[in-house]
Amino acid sequence: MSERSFRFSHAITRRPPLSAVHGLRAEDVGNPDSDVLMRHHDAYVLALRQAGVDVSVLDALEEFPDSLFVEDTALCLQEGAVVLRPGAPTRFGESMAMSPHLGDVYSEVRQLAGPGFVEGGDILTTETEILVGRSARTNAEGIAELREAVADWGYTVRELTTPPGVLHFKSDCSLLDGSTILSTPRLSASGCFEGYTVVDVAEGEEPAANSIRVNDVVFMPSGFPLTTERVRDAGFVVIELENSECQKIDGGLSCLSLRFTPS
Ligand code: CIR
Repeated sequence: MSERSFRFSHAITRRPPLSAVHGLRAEDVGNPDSDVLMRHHDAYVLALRQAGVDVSVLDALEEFPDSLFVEDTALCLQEGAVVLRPGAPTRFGESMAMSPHLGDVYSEVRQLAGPGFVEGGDILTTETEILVGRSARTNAEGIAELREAVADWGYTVRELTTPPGVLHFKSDCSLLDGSTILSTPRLSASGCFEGYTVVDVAEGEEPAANSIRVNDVVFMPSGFPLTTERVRDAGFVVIELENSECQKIDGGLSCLSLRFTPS
């Protein structure tokens, strides 16, 4: 089986703006501390580099408080990239700002046609298909447009539902290898991962479901020891990264980078 869903040569990240203290959030648990956020971001970039990834760090965009969460702006595949249409109105311009950087690394960059919306946090690309969860940020029109955009590259898009009250599909799941998914029980219980091996996160450790497999390692947010142990017991090498400040504005580890290997 190929490993294109978790082997990455490149990543794009963006420096957190000072305005990240105004980032969108479902519940106010206090603002992120800018200095700590910056330190965590630096450690994240270093960890990607140590995992063998060539990382671009784009300049901060103060006018977009959530612009550090680059994952939501595009879908990056081997054949090309698709610039997405974020469903949060304050984030719409972030995709436009990302588009030229994708043009630097890809010979083909496509644009979602609109009027639908898709955010990258709702997309999980596995070895065999692209799963997209409908959410408050991603609608059926957007998913249909995405399906159209990647069809001639040979990808199948399967529409699913992000659990109610959950920001993104991938807030609740991540890929551990080509056929293994880490998930919250509330999502895996829906049966949407039939055919995959599922590792459920421990009760009360739901944020751990947003982890990322990068080459030979799995990055997991620190502070979720039971789930970390489950992933290690399943045979994966885990690197724990601090993510407390992003979590205050609903950001997980996947959101902080676009990871890809252009062909
Ligand atoms: C937002 O609500 O859009 C940001 N505060 C968090 C985005 C997190 N992105 C992601 O899960 N892919």
